[in-house]
Amino acid sequence: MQLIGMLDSPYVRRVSISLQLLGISFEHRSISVFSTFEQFREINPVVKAPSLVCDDGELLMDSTLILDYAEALAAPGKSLMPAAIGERQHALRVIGLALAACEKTVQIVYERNLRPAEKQHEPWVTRVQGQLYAAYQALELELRNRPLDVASKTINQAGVTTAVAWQFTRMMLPEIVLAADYPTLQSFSERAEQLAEFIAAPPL
Ligand SMILES: N[C@@H](CCC(=O)N[C@@H](CS)C(=O)NCC(=O)O)C(=O)O
Repeated sequence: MQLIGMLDSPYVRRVSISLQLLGISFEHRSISVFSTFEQFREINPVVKAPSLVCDDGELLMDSTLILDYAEALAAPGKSLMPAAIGERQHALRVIGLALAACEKTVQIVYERNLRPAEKQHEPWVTRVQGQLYAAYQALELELRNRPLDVASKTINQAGVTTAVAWQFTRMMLPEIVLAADYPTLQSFSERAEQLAEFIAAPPL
């Protein structure tokens, strides 16, 4: 199985870390949707990162769908999703917030880096920035009220996605989202980034 995409994408990184935590072996091919667009297109004409080439050659895309597949592939008893309905519901809430934060970060980065300055639309950036703040404010509260586990044996998908999202936003938008405003997220991220599976997936 091959995971295609650069680890500077939070979506690729959450899949890489999750596959490791689930004990699923894979080959990572660090191919960019931008600088190596043509090479990516030969593997997946839709050019979406992450893409997963399954062992029989079938190609999957979208991190959440790839993780759904990985969960089904994992050994019995191995899962990053809580089984109990209450825990599951809360994990899904946290994952949703973290994915929204990733999406809003990507939208700001694309607006700033891909559009010429004269074509940037500030009301759109302001709107997206407000959504980004709302997602992180809610995540900060969730983590404060119900702390997430942060050890290789106990971290769940909510923890993986939250840590990956926070690292990504802080890497891409350090002046917009300040660590001091979200102390619980910052401290959680610092501990998660020390886990072997996170270190093995450096966001480069
Ligand atoms: N919802 C998707 C988002 C994936 C995504 O937007 N990936 C970006 C890289 S961070 C990408 O493929 N960008 C190229 C493009 O959309 O053209 C997921 O969870 O995988």
